[in-house]
Amino acid sequence: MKYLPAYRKMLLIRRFEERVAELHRAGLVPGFAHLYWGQEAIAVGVCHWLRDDDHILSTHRGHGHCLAKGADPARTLAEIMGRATGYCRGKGGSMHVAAFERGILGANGIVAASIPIATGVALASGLADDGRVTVVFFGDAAVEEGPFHESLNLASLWHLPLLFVCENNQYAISVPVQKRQGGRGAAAIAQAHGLETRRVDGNDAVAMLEASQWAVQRVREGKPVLLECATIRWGGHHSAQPTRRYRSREELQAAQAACPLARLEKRLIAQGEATPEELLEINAAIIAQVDEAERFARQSPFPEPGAATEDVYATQEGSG
Ligand SMILES: Cc1ncc(C[n+]2csc(CCOP(=O)(O)OP(=O)(O)O)c2C)c(N)n1
Ligand SMILES: [Mg+2]
Repeated sequence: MKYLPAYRKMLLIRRFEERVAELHRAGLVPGFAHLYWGQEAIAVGVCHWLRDDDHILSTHRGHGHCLAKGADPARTLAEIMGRATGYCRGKGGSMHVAAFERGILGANGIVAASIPIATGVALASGLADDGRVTVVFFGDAAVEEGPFHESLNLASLWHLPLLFVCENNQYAISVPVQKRQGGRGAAAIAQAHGLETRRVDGNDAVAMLEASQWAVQRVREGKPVLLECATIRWGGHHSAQPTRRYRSREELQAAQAACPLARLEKRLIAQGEATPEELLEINAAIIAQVDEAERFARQSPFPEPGAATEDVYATQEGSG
C-alpha cells in the first residue's frame, strides 16, 4: 500500500493546528481551540476509506476530523476565526464546524452528544439502504456517558452501518482515565453489546489504516464496529491550558516520541516511497496551503449582526 496520500493529510492537520495555536495566541480565534495535533493518524486512517457521501460526526477536538474528511482548510479556518466565509458562516466556531456537502455533520462541544446523533444518521442510512457508512469520533470521556451505552445497544440490535471510533488519549481535561473508569474500556463495553472491536495503536498510521480498512468494510456490510485507538494528547486540553501542572515532563516526552508523523516518515523513506528531500517539498507546499487559508480567513468579514437570527430554528411561544 502507498502511504503518501495519508501522510499529506496528516501533515496538513499538523501544520493547520500549529497555525490555529499561533492565531489563538494572537487573539484571532474566539473562545478556546482544542487541538488535534498528535492524534492525526486516527482521523486520517479512518477517513482514508470513506466515500465522499459517507458521514462523520465529531467532537470539541474536531478540526482534524474535518480536514481528513475533505473540508477546505480555508473555509475551516475562517469558521474557527468566526468569519462569514466559514462553513457555518462564522457562527459555529472551533467546536461546531459542519460541512454537510462533505458529509461532515458537525463537531459537537457536548461530550458524547454526537454519538446518538450518529446512531440516528446510521439508522436513516440503513432504512434508505443507501450504502453509506457513518463514523462517530469521540474521546475516552464519552465512554462514561449514558448515550454511548444506549447507542451501542441500538447499533447492535438494529445492525446499523455505524463505526464507533474511541480516541483514548488518556485524559478528560486534567483527569487521567485510571481515575475515572473502573472497567476495561470502550472495546470491552462494545463487545458486551455484541459489536466487533479492535484495539489499535492510534499513533501508528499504518496500523490505523489497516484496522480502518477492515472496519469500514464490515460496517458497509451492516456490521457495527468499534475501534479503540490508543493515543496521547500532546498539549493542554485546549490551546490556552498549560499541561505541566498535571503531567510530568517524562510523560510529555513519551508523547512526542510516539509522533505518528515521524514514524510514518521513517516508513516512507525505508520503503522508497519518498526521499527526505521530497518530504521537505511536501512540507513547504502544505505550509503554503495553510498560509493561503490564513490569508483567506483574515481577509474575510465577520458576520453582520443581523445574521445572529438567521439559521436559527425555534418555535415562537404560543405558535404550538
Ligand atoms: C456532557 C459534558 N460534560 C462535561 C463537559 C466539559 N468537558 C469538555 S471536554 C471534556 C473532556 C473530554 O475528554 P475526552 O472525551 O476524553 O476528549 P479529549 O478532550 O481528551 O479529546 C469535558 C469534561 C462537556 N463539554 N460536556
Ligand atoms: Mg480524552
